[in-house]
Amino acid sequence: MLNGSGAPLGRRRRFVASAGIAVAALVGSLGMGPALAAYEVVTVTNGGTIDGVVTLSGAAPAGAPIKVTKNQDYCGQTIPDPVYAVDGSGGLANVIVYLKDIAKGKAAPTEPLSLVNTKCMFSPRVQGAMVSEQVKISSEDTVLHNTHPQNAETNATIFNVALPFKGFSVTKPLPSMPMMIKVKCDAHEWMHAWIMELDHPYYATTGADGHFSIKDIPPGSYTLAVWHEAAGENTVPVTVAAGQTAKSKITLAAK
Ligand SMILES: [Cu+2]
Repeated sequence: MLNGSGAPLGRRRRFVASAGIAVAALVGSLGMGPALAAYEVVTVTNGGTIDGVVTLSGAAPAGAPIKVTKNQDYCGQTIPDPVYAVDGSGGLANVIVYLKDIAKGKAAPTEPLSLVNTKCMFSPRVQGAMVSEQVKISSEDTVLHNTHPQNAETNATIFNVALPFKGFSVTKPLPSMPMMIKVKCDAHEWMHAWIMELDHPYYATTGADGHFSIKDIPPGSYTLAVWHEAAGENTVPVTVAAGQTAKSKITLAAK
């Protein structure tokens, strides 16, 4: 019932199947509407790729440098504003690019996410994740940091871990529901990172030149969405053919 490929079900697919049944049973018992469709992992043969670039239209606002208010001896007096990172061609970094409404496809990434406290900032500043992924949090700094992710909508704390010394690391699971996560350091109020958690693995983050690539996509027509912490959101339609690379250009307006 899960797929028409006839391939044997892998461990993850069995997990997805049982989770889907559990959700359906719960929703049914509560007398609610139709069950939410869980993302289904299937073997993607001859999938396509979307290669593209996100550019910023209009001049990037020149953000004031961040004033360091603690540990200036280590962190410095100021840190350049990181929000709009635009190259000479208008390519915008730190944009999450993702497919909307994709119901089945490749499995979750196997490597844990990385979130590094370095030079009194988080790196990377922005990244995508699949629900329930592990995130390895580490520090390269000699000052005390703490990493405190929250549901960006409700401010509910997801966890809160102290990173007392250089080289310290801890690995934690992300929530099982899709959400935008805002990460804070309670010791340094200027430190922020963003993790967009999705129920599927078809996402990428733009690099310094604004480029991104999403691979192993089942052929079909999709909506490609982008999110930037200040410039907001946009969508474009995209059609992916088997074994082909679709090119995509998306613009966000400076705000
Ligand atoms: Cu900190």
